[in-house]
Amino acid sequence: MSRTVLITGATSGIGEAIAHTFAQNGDKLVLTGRREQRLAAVQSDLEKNYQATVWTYPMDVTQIDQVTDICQKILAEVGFVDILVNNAGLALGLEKFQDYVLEDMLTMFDTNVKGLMFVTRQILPQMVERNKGHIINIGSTAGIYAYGGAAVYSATKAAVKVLSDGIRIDTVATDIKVTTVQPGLVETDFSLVRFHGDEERAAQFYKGIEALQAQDIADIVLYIANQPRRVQISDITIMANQQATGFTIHREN
Ligand code: NDP
Ligand code: 8X3
Repeated sequence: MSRTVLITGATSGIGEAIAHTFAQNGDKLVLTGRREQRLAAVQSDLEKNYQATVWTYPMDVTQIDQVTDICQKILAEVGFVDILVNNAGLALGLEKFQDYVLEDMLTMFDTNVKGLMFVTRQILPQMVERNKGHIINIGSTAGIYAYGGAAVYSATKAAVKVLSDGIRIDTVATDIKVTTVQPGLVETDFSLVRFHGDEERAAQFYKGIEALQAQDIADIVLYIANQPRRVQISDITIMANQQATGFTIHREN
């Protein structure tokens, strides 16, 4: 049966791949992100390729008033959300903590943690009311294994995992499922954003390793969402084959 899937950060990378994968599966999509033109482009692709029903709402997850307004608008216009994929997120910088740009630290927390909290706080009550729903939070291997230059990013992703666990406890008496997806190295715009548009430095990050692709993660997210009522995948960690921990990576030259 067709479900309504709300994805944050659906304008590129993993979020965009998840949108395609669920649309192909016959689900309805509610896409959000800050870049309006990208949202429109993804919507048009999904409508053209899969005849999907797609709604788009430009939304910056760091802006609490905007998130409140847009989420209430979504619930009023779309009706309800069956699956919420909290995917919007980013890393900024890769410096030692003592040298870090304070603003980058704050943006990571505002986006990855507070943004996820704002959106979930708006969408979860209607799931509880309907006794139905699935929250899928995109964490990271960085949330399990901190690595040099990424203390704050790692902390945000550890927070995603613990928030998921807490929400799962608070909804245990309902049919709602909560899952944390923890990918390792995925080749997307993630590093380009992290290095503030430095393409050479971003490419270096994936050099010598066959990194995961956004589609790999999207396929797993669909698998998680397609389990029978009795099955709740609480956490799943996906590494590249040449990755042993978050940052123990074998690079071939
Ligand atoms: P991308 O940079 O390709 O995508 C990030 C997405 O997040 C974009 O759609 C962007 O949309 C959105 N986003 C960023 N800031 C905001 C904001 N303030 N409000 C709304 N949306 C925002 O990277 P990925 O696809 O790789 O990243 C997706 C998620 O996966 C992130 O949470 C990331 O931490 C996580 N992850 C990534 C891994 C990787 O190696 N790539 C590994 C593990 C986890 P827009 O700019 O239009 O707002
Ligand atoms: C992104 C994966 O290893 O670049 O969450 O931090 S990593």
